Amino acid sequence: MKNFYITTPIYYVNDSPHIGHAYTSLCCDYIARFKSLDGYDVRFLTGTDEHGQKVENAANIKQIKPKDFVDEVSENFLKLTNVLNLSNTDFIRTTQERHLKSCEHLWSKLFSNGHIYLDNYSGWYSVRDETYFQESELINGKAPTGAEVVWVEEPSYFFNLSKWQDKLLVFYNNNPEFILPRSRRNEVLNFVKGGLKDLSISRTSFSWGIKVPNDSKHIMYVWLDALTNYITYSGYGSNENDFKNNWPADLHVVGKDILRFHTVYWPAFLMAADLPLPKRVFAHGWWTNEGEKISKSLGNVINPFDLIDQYGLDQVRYFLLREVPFGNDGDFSKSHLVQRINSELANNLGNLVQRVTSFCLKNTMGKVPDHKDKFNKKDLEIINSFETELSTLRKLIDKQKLDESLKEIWIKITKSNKYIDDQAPWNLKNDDIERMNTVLYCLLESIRQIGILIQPIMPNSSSKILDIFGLQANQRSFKELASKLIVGTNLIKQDVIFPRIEIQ
Ligand code: ME8
Repeated sequence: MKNFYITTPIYYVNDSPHIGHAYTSLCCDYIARFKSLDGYDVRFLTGTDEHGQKVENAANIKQIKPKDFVDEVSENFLKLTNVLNLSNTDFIRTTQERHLKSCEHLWSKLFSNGHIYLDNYSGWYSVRDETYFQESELINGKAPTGAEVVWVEEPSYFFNLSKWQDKLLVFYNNNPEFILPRSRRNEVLNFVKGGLKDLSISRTSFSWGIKVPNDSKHIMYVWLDALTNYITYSGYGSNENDFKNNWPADLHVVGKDILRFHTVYWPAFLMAADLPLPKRVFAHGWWTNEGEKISKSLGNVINPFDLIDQYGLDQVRYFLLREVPFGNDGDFSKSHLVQRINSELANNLGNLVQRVTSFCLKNTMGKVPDHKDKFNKKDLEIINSFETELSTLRKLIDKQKLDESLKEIWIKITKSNKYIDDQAPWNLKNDDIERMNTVLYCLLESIRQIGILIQPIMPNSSSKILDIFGLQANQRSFKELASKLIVGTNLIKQDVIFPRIEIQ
């Protein structure tokens, strides 16, 4: 069995989870479930980033100890993974012992390889971004993100990032798809070509973090700590054998805001520690809410728990992934969400399932009817196109064209709807029962295939569809697309899968 390892960013626990976090996690879940159904042994990691000044400040404001604070907020993110029905295989917290060991191990390796030195840092720091900025990068005295910056002057360990500039450029050149989408790759290339400065990787002016080995006055820079989570899970610093099997990651999915950390700092740290590099970093775009930047101060933060309560989990999963070409920015609009639910889920997919199964319950005694092997060209197109469809989907998923992969499945659904209208089984009922049975067989078989293919995006609704045929867990993988419905199988009636939403 081939391995596949995918990660979300680990989220800061200074705040509650919102739609942006849900989005990244759902995209990863879609890919993870796809790979798993396609026969891969999948590792899917998500979790929380719990150290640093930002989190310490948030705990201070609430007047609770940082550890108590992170325990509480991390729980909300864990709850989100459950509510989103993520198939993650672990949930890492940077305050766990395994992570402490892995960070210490990485630091010691970088140190003994001669890539860390002690000096003094003086410059600007944005606590909200947990990022150092050059004077020249500031815009009207603020970070480019609009965050406040503070002047920091303190003893600090540095990582010799400047020495990795050429090696990084060679690496990007040899691995043209390491950074996707392409536009983001160009951004990173330009940044690195512009010259890299050594990076401050420890702080002494606060205490909430992992202590530097042999110099406990220093706290590791939260980004060095956070990025290391990806190898902690693979066994770095605790189980070398596991680590060999479980690293490198196939795919880090991140938002465009944290691209530089993942495509410049992270590969440089790994090279410096003699470790293999991840195969790809994909940076997706940014969501706005009804045209406006999402922010606490504007009071327009979308709470994923409320959204799911109101519209249903699979509906939200589908909408978020379908609405925006993966990699682009997107605007969240309730009217678009309702439109997609009504037209693409209720009308297109839901109706197909409803029409065909209700018709069979009345006209084929609730069983899969006999086709007697009398398939014409149109029938064969409906029941035998899954191989081409699956191979197209594989290609799209491997390039993270997530929205396109959904479009592809919906083409199949639309074709089946057209087939039912063209073949009109309700007319055949009066003069050609044999043909009616063949048509219904093809439709049921197509619904079975659709049910299998939509599992990664809508795990609950697809399960209801596959329950119509009483299929067991081992009959639902992509391999099973090739096995056809057995004539005579009892059909089990299900409730409406996608209720329409009334537009007020
Ligand atoms: O950056 N639209 O954590 P974070 C789309 N702890 N995605 C969004 C979004 C929006 N409006 N807002 C947030 C951190 N995201 C670090 C990561 S990884 C080693 C450490 C998503 O809680 C997006 O994936 O600020 C973004 O990269 C991530 O949340 C930032 O989460």
